[in-house]
Amino acid sequence: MKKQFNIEELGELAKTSSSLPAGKFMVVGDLHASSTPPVSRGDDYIAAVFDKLNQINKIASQEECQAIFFLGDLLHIKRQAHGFINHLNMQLNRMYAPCFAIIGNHDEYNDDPDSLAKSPSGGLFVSGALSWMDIVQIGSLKIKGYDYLPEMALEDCGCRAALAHAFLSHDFSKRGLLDSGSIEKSGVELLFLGHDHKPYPPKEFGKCVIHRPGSVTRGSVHDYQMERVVQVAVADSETLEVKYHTLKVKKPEDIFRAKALIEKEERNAVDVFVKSMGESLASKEEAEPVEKVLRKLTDEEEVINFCVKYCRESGVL
Ligand SMILES: [Mn+2]
Repeated sequence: MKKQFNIEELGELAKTSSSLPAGKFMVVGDLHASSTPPVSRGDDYIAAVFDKLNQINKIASQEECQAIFFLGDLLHIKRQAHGFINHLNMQLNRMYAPCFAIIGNHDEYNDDPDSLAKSPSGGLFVSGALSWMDIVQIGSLKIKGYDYLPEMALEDCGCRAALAHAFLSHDFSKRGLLDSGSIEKSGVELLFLGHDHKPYPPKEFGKCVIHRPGSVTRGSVHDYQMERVVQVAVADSETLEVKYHTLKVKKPEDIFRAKALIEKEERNAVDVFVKSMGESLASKEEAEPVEKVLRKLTDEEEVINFCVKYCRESGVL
């Protein structure tokens, strides 16, 4: 007789810890892979994603990296073509070194890491293409993985290095903002942050050096995206030295659609969104503040401000 399928026996998607020999490791910023391109992109975005992964793999091989770490926001949106995810799994599975990842706000539903098993990003972990990391030790260096959390604080985790999906500083909101006081208390000396798509030079914070390599894909037409470097970091587990490798990218005019067209489509999307929000707010006795709803959907302050202003002007607020 066939054994009955029992969902309880499957267990939950769990974080893993590993130990690897001393050497170099690579850190890759927000990937935002997607079978549906970001609205700004007019090129073959799928090809661009796989080209980036190929370049990443080549550098990992040249540098003989022991591991490749992804800083979250693995996928751009949660609706993905199965075929695309299958290919992504295959590509990640044949990378030069084992791949580990933390998860970002784009990978989970409602800022809930427990929702990962239901999202396409979860599939990358289920397949074994990526390991959802807790602590990975490379040589003598322990690296702690922090996922995206609304109230971001590092703990004293006994690790000299950490990865997190969090902003270092923004004046508009405390949400997703890394608590700078906790960096010092954590004892972490080398911290890599995702979430910010813009790359920044390394920043010293007491004994800690913070690296923000920036996203490896350009998904918006913000000014900083036009000329910025697209890069990955390679660090040494024993010396903690970090070097950057620049990826080859196309010119902005070859990947982005005309800005006017994008703005028009965004305006249409906002119309639909505001209408649906107005309807959903009207049907609840106690609705969530609009700004809170918006912050669940996007981190883009400009978009939030625009939507709030639009809601006011449209009489929704
Ligand atoms: Mn991101």
